[in-house]
Amino acid sequence: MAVEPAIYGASERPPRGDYAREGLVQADYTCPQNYAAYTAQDHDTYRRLYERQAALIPGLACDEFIAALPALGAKDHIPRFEDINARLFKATRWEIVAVPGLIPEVPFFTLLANRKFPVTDWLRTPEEFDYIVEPDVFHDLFGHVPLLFNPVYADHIQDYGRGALKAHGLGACEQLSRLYWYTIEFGLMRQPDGLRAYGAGILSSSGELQHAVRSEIPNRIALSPERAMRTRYKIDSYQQTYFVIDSFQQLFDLTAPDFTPLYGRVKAQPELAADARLPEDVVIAR
Ligand code: HBI
Ligand code: FE
Repeated sequence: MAVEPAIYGASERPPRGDYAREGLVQADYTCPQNYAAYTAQDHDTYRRLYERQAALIPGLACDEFIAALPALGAKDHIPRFEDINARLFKATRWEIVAVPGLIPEVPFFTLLANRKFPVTDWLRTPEEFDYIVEPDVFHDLFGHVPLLFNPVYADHIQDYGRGALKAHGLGACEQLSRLYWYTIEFGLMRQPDGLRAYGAGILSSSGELQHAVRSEIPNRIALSPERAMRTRYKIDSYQQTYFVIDSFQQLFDLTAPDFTPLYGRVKAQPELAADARLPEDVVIAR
């Protein structure tokens, strides 16, 4: 059955990706990794992206990410997903599944709830080396997959998927997407030796990794799920606000309770701009 590409956010153009690939895209949007489609240039682009990012992470990425990155495997070519799965499933019973690109929220959350992480299987062009607005295979593999080897984080992502499916039934997807955005994509962690990134959108970006951890421009506030759910975000520029946790256990504990009563409170309050500052914000110093 042909599946319709997801429109990522109401205002976006249809996403990239071959959603009708010889009927190989399943109803859950998963497909085989189109490994034969990668060109020598793709593998070289991946090698250059990995090399640049791996050199940047010391002192900027959280300890758990740095410890897990080697498990991602190949550095000089695009890895085969089944090779990563052989290690990942043993570590935390997660597996990565190929998708042709962005997929609708319910299939996305359903995969997470089943400990399957959807990894886009196309790679950006060399012209997009420094910036790409949609997740490509480098963003998903380098940004998201290493932390799935961390047991506490891995359980959180599955719980998030389950909670998100529930939220979808309550019409609270926007609030949950904001929480996802400000944690899984753009979250910071306060370590004893300073601030570090754990969000995939930061970890896979050469420019934002330094900006998020070191710049004096953005807000940095302690994570409150309610505050994050009220706060709008921008998808095509550096974040103006970063939310900070002290550990993945804290993230798990903060997001474990049933969100239903929270949605009522969040919806009863005005939304906040991405750069809003509230008197009750717990500001975290660099
Ligand atoms: N689809 N492939 C893919 N990757 C994502 O990160 C993704 C998605 N669909 C929806 C989505 N993310 C967002 O709605 C998240 O906020 C849930
Ligand atoms: Fe992502």
